[in-house]
Amino acid sequence: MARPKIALIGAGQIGGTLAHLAAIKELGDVVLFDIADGVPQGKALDIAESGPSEGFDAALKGTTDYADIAGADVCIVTAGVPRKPGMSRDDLLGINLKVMKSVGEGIRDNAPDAFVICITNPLDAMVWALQQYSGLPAEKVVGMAGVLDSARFRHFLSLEFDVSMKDVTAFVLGGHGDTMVPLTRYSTVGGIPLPDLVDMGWTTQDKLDAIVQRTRDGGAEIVGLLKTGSAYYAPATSAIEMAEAYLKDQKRLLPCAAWVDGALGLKGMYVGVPTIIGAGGIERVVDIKLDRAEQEMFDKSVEAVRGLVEACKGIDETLA
Ligand code: A3D
Repeated sequence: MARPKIALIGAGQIGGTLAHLAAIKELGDVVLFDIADGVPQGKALDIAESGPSEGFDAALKGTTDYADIAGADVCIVTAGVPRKPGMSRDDLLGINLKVMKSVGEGIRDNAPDAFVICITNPLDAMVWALQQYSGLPAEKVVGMAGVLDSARFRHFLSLEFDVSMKDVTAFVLGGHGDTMVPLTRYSTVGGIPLPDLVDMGWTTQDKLDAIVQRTRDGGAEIVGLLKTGSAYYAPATSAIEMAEAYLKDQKRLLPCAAWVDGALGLKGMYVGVPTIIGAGGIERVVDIKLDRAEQEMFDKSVEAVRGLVEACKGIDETLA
């Protein structure tokens, strides 16, 4: 049987890391696409040359021609620009919306059966636009943010409790921005919810609040340190987790920016929610119950996403 084909649209910091991870994990053959001629070809060759040491056989190809992504099983989109210190994700909207148009059309014309994972910011609005421009079914177009935001939360929690990251589960829902909603009640250490751990004296509410805020600011913390761009190792790992769930029909429960129509009281929009990812793409949106305080935070986040989608419609009237 032929290996799955993974197309990476954008061969920058995240794109290159995705290519290396996909090859090392032997998820399939990799095509790196970018408009900057030479960059995708150079990265593909460089990564291919790590094959003998790493022991993978995946084929890697770099290209500036959309025809080369033909028949891709998975497309991961990082094309566009990242933010610099002082910028918010929302500042990227105008420029990255234009990029989503060309990428959406490229995927529509060459890989219409792919499972598409968008990473480009501002995430929730860009994945919505990408679905519109590509015309692919909504359950096959999804945004990566919740897996990364939850991974950051899990990492900080594991440091606070001095326990393995493997035993910390966490949920971050809502839009991928300053209003994201880390849900402490649904986050656990070995099944023990965080509020119980506060009662047990493992941490204090103040410390937990600080960790929640550090999670919300997790992207900006790295932008501030790097100064030249944004995070790329953990974002790439998070998207690979989602791609693997699809390719291996793992039925993973992962928080993703998915099309929600009915669950959590929402009517037809993209936002971060718990989903099941399997061979059907987004097979289910998990309709969890929120308490009043959580619902207020979630509503605020949903409003922020709606505002960005309206801004997209203001820029391109063809968007419905
Ligand atoms: P970067 O290293 O600049 O790579 C972006 C690549 O896109 C560059 O190689 C460009 O040449 C390429 N590109 C630009 N326009 C096009 C186009 N029309 N078609 C194809 N390729 C194009 O950025 P990066 O890899 O660090 O980040 C990529 C995106 O991911 C940015 O928008 C970031 O803001 C975003 N990001 C999202 C998260 C989330 O958690 C959602 C995390 C980190 C970064």
